[in-house]
Amino acid sequence: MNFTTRLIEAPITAEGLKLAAVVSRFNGIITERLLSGALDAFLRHGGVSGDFTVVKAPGAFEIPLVLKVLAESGKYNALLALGAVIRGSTPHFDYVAAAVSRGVARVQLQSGIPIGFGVLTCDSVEQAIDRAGAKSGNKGFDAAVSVMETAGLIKALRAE
Ligand code: INI
Repeated sequence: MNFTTRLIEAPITAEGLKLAAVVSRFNGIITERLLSGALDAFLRHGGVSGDFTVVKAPGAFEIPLVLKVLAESGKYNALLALGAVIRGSTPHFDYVAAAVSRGVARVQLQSGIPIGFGVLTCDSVEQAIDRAGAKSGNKGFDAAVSVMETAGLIKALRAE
């Protein structure tokens, strides 16, 4: 049998992309590393530094609201959430982690603007360091690459 399929996929590029990254100050030692990784990915994929906007938020809990306002501004075709939620001895972690992940997903779906999810949820500072440029790569870099691909895909699908 001979099937003919159509494939829609997008190249990973930051060319022409206007991106805003919301970075939480809480656990700043980690989130600054995630930001470096994200900027590195953006520049390595042809992005221009002037098209990469950094917005600082107090903590991960505030990230969705800040993303919502950025999405509504109409100035960006890709957004990034960068934060680090690290488990302590109280259930606070669970509430913050749940609120940021659900909130970011909601803003993405409601706005139609792709949002890279670079928010770490870890049991320890060591685990977070591993994922912010040490043993386990840099999740800020990875989230930036994912949002570049998604932004390209959305563009391709809208042009169909
Ligand atoms: N914010 C974080 O970004 N990471 C955390 O690990 C964290 N913990 O564990 O408390 C955290 N809390 C602050 C929260 O995001 C809000 O900024 C705060 O509750 C004020 O609204």
